Amino acid sequence: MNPLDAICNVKRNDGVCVSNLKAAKPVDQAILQERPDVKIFLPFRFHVYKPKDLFQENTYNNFLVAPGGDHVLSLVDEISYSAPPAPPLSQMHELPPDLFCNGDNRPADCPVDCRCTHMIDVPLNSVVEIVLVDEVQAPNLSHPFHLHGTPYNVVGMGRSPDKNIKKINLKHALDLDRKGLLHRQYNLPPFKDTLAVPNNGYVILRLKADNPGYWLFHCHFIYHIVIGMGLVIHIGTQGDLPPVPPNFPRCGHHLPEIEPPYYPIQY
Ligand SMILES: [Cu+2]
Repeated sequence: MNPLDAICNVKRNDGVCVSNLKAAKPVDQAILQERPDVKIFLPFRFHVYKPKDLFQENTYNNFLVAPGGDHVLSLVDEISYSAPPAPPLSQMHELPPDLFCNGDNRPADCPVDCRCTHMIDVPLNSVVEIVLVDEVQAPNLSHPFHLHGTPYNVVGMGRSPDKNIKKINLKHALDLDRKGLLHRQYNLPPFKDTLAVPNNGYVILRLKADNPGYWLFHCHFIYHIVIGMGLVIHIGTQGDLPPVPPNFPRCGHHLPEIEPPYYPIQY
């Protein structure tokens, strides 16, 4: 299932691409309209640190030591996800707005290892298309992206059809899309909630954003979550959520002398 090389457009006996499976139940026709309401391209990659940039006095930044010794951080759309100090679902009003960012709203002068609570807002009941592009391209590695809260339909996956392109990236994926070369298939695309993005390839997902809330969308390798390979898909608004129950357990800063609002802990 889902061969790493992502050769999905030719018949083969040694593997089946998820995009070639068929859903066992009907797919909402709205999901299959040619133009989704929201289209989100999410390239992801590793940033390789120079040790002198990583190990600075009075900092405590997350990183992973990859096989081979590189010290890396993960970026999705050039942002490394850092978890908020309290859950947005129940304590959004206590979180400073500048904690959050996304590709359209990056903090001013954010460095190459830009960190924030990466969050993308989508309207309730909109049809959302997400295109994940593997810019990591480490040998024999693919990233299983998992979405909480709602399944998605896999409408496309593969590698660039352009043989001159050795490595896919966001710019090339956008170019392919403009030229109609990112293939989508609308005949019963399968429902999934986790999908490995092909090495040096892309996947195209569709979903109906009908479950309001803050939903984590992340690579399921635990070490990759910790270094920021994820983001929050925020569906709807606070008004679409039921009120927080009285005396609901609270989380956040555990030092009793510090009152809300809670700010990110500075080390
Ligand atoms: Cu990963």
